[in-house]
Amino acid sequence: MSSNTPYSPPSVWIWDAKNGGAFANINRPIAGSTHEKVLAVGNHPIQLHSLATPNGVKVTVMLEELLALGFEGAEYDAYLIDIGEGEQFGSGFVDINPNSKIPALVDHSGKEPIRVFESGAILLYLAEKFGAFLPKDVPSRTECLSWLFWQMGSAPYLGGGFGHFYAYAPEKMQYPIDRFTMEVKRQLDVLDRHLADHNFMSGDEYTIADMAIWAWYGQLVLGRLGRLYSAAEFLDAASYKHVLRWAKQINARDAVKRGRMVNRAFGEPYTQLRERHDASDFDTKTQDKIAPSDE
Ligand SMILES: N[C@@H](CCC(=O)N[C@@H](CS)C(=O)NCC(=O)O)C(=O)O
Repeated sequence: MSSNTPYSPPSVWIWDAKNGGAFANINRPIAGSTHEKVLAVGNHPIQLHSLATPNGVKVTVMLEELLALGFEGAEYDAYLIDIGEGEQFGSGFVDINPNSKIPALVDHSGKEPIRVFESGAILLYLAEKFGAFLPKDVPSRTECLSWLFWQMGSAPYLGGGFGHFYAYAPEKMQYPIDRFTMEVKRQLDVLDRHLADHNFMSGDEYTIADMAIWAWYGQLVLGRLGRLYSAAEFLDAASYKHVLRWAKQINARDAVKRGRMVNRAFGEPYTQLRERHDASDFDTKTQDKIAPSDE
């Protein structure tokens, strides 16, 4: 349908599977699995099923950060869920995330396996399990969780709103692009003002709030074009100086470089570690060269 054609919604919406756009072949209005598919289980306590989108990267960065701190119990197998191929609708994946979205994790270290879905819940689960990247004192912990939940509530405007209409919709429509650009720039300004006098989101400590927010808003402003939606120029990313300072600081961390590569199924082949089963899997990859064209 062209934006020049006024749309009159019918009294009852009908699913037109051919409505266009980058994700038209996977979007569906019903939950549940579309096919039987048993998930693989590797050797490590933690089994991750994901893809290196911002929501996926949050979790792989956290796991690599935990391993860098020496928590052996954070060893993990990361299996790729190709959402473009509809693998999130396989029965095994739906069993661990009834919402059919990456990331989802199963922890086999206890008596019974524990499933965790929703990236914010996974970060909190891991932070509490290992006692790391979540401040212990109540005021700082509360500030950290406020920002973590801010990210979970805000990023759908960035991804599902701005990103979808700016980069993925079958045609450029000014109304939704204006509406979501305004909101995303307001969010960037929220972050910029906060980071003007805070080193990290909840103070001087790098926490799960930074990992969550960096995966979206950090990557939005980083890179020659902007790693997300190639929108850095459009959003005038360079003007958010404090966000940029913080984003570059986090980007330089080795665990972040590794985390970005795990379950990556796009970009230059040497930046992709489609599955991760062992720390040595990174040896064949050049972490410092990850996605040079977007740096
Ligand atoms: N609130 C969820 C959102 C997860 C999400 O939207 N995942 C996307 C990729 S970033 C996905 O799996 N999309 C597949 C689909 O919508 O079918 C989280 O943070 O875990």
